Amino acid sequence: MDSINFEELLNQLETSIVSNGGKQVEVETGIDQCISLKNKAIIKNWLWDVPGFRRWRITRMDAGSKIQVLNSVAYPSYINDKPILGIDILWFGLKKKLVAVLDFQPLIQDENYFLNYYNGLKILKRNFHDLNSNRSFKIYDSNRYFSPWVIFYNGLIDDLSHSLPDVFEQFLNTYWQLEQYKINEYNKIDPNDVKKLQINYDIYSAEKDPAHGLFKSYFGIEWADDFVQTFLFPLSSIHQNK
Ligand code: BLA
Repeated sequence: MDSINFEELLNQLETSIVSNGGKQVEVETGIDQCISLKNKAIIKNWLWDVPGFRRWRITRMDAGSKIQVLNSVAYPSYINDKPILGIDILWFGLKKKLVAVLDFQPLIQDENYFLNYYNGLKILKRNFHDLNSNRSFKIYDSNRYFSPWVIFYNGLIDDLSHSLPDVFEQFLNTYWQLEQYKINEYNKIDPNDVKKLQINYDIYSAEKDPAHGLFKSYFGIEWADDFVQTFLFPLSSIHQNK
């Protein structure tokens, strides 16, 4: 394998959303896409209205053999305390390096929460054992908004023995199958708290986002700042503790 077909991954994601009742909604002009003539790159963004979700965004960046990105975050409605779906797949063509992070991002690190929502991901993780790079992140805190079963690959694509589209397909199917109240002792998180936790997710993610420098160098600082604040993590500018 010498590259990853990002259009195929994007199609898989869109097909999966559509078959679960999702409809595309318009993204503000200027944010919907941005072209870097100097660096021969394009970034495109989409928003989906999906039953059971408050917000579902997708970003695809294509800078040829330099970098390819598929990034997506799905925030469930506040009445649903299930994990946030987090997808970050990057390919650095010159180094032939793949970074793939797929997770059901937990709102809280709690044993019962894990018992309720992570059975499927646990099984996937066991089946795809080589997508198990050492889970010590350099930028993010692996114990905050990441699960113990995060699917994480950081390495040469030649060394990846599983097909990424295959892993992705199973990962998405597993997320759709999340059911609530599987275990008796499970107490749902109050919607007000879900809201606070999702706000904190945006604050934390905007602060840590390793892509800001990348956006800045390709599309300029103004666009990058606006993009991170208004599209990637819009709740990051809302203050809490109320
Ligand atoms: C790593 N993600 C990265 C890196 C970049 C991005 C440039 C560093 C890769 C490297 O040099 O090794 C890129 N992040 C992006 C892009 C966007 C973004 C393009 O937000 C937005 C369009 N990141 C997420 C989500 C998850 C995530 C949803 O945005 C969860 C699945 C995880 N990205 C994640 C992790 C790393 C990473 C865990 C490794 C960084 C580390 O070691 O701490």
